[in-house]
Amino acid sequence: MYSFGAFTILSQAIAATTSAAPTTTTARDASKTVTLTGVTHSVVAGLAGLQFDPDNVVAEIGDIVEWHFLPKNHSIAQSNFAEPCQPLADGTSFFAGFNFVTQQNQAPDVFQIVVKDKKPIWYYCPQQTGSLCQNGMVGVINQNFDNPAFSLSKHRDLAAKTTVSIIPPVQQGGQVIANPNPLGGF
Ligand SMILES: [Cu+2]
Repeated sequence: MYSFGAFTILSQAIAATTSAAPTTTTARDASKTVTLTGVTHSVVAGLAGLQFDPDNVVAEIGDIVEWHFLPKNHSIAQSNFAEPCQPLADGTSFFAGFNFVTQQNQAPDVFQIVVKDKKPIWYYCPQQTGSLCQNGMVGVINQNFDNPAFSLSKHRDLAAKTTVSIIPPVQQGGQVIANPNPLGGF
């Protein structure tokens, strides 16, 4: 919807002038416009224990990361490297909500985000029962492999030192959609 609205504004701006005014580009927000690559990375929450598999994804800009959920009630929330198990302080982090309860097999819905830049994206399972984040249910997209000080294992060490996972106040970012492959085995 966002890009459609931006396109409409841009079209009107062009129609309203006979010159190719470069200022019309200000109607677009480049940070919100990403060309999809068609590549989807699937991550399973809860496979072989309380973890993400794979917990370390390398993705290109325009790739989709899609989480599938096994029992019982996992979710996804974005954090940063240094402050695991809590949402970003600026309120911009994505949170999938607790929409994936299942007693067996995969939950009927999945959660997707589009990778919009190459910065590391850290995330955790905010399920407080079982202290999942503290016990290592964290993951990363595009870890900086050149700097071991910011590795997933270091992040996991930090997570283990926290006392409680923060459940973000609002579900936002990404999208919850019907599982495109509900019978797929993992
Ligand atoms: Cu979990």
